[in-house]
Amino acid sequence: MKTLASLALVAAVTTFAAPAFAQFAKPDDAIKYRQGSMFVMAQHFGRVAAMANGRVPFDAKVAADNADIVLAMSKLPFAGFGPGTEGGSLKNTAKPEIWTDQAKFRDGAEKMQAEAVKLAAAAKTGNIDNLKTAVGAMGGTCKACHDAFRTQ
Ligand code: ASC
Repeated sequence: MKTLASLALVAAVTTFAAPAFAQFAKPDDAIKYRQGSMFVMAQHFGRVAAMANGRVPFDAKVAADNADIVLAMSKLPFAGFGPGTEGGSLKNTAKPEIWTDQAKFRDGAEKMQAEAVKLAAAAKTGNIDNLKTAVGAMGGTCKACHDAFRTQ
């Protein structure tokens, strides 16, 4: 139920708020926002990846629906890493380089967002091979940013 409520909240945020205008009263709000949006993205990417990897049976409709959520979520986390969002008291794994090298961080974010567009398009083809390629590329952009900008 808690998970459902969180999902509904993120869905409402996606529908009613333009992420580029997201404002946070304090760094901890930004931490919750970026962690929450990345958590939801990972849940749905995981469902698509499980099909691409053959861990669960391929269902084209489920893949397309989940990839669309990944695409929507991909637009959210980066507002939570803007100027003034460093620090905070909540446990997090963001490296200081996010704020000292915003150009590189932004570049990584845009690469991921571009792959999310391709993932949603690939899922809509209903072709498992297209999905495998797109999942691999998408996962690569997640990993590249985590390797560079996450402490663990
Ligand atoms: C996921 C997830 C990530 C990426 C990454 C890909 O499902 O949560 O951070 O894929 O593990 O290498």
